[in-house]
Amino acid sequence: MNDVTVLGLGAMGSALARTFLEHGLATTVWNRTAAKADDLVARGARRAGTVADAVAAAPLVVVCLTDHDATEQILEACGDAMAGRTLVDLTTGTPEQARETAQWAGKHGAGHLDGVVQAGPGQIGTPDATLFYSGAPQAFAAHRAALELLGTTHHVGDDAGQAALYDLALLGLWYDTTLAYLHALALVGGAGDVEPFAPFAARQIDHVVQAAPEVAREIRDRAYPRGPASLTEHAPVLEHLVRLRTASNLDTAQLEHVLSLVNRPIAAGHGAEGFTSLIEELAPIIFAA
Ligand code: FVH
Repeated sequence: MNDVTVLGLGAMGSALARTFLEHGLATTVWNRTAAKADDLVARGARRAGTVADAVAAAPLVVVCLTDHDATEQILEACGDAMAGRTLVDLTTGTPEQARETAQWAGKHGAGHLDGVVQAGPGQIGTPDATLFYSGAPQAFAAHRAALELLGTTHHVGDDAGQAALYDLALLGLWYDTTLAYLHALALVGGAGDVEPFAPFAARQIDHVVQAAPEVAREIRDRAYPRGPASLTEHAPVLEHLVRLRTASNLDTAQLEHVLSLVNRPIAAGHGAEGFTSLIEELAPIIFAA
């Protein structure tokens, strides 16, 4: 019996398998296009001819494929071979897809963890690679040592969907933050070179970064202190900004949405609260009193 099997040897799967091999783990590999295993076999990996053979070879089975459909296809191909193994699925997907795979594993007598890689292949095996796992804590404890070889490792919850939830929430954070920066650059760019503005923008974004833990506490406690300004004070600033962007022929849809969110609690008599209270407007179902 080997230590670990890796199914899927694209850019990421190959990096995972290489890292296991570099740490001396006996590693079996399988890929739909068999030639992609050649380099790993030269480094000491054992090549399996079928998915079922690969799965049978080790107690820990790491899957890293293009998407959830591909995962479903290869799991069908492995028949009952997964029984008694722990399936760790590092394929990007949604929380619901992770739960579906967990159910499949349960029905086939296997343990399951869903995983997320927040790194590129070149960072695998270094502390710069962040990996989230969710699912049964026993499965995580049993394979923690091997999984920690891949990077900085966090078990974020027992619900199989939690790692994918963190992944998508963090990607959304990146999109929203970068878009906010692009809006600012578009405004400043109308007047010339944007480069001198960049350090000030970095400092402004850092204010958000520094406040992140405190904001999470405020939301946990549903207590929204004024902070740097109350909602009533934010409203005219947002109105100025909408006018300036309109005059500069820039998109104002998102900002007008923010202004409408700010105006709702003001109208309801909560104008003295801070900006973080808008979470209750963003997620009214969760925060229904
Ligand atoms: N590469 C990255 O930087 C990112 C970082 C963050 C997370 N991802 C996720 O990792 C998954 C795999 O990504 P990848 O970069 O390794 O992707 P590819 O190099 O394109 O390799 C894809 C592998 O999937 C195999 N495959 C696809 N469909 C099937 C199928 N129906 N049956 C069996 N295998 C399939 C493919 O096989 P082949 O084309 O070589 O035969 C590759 O092994 C992904 O979820 C990222 O979001 C990576």
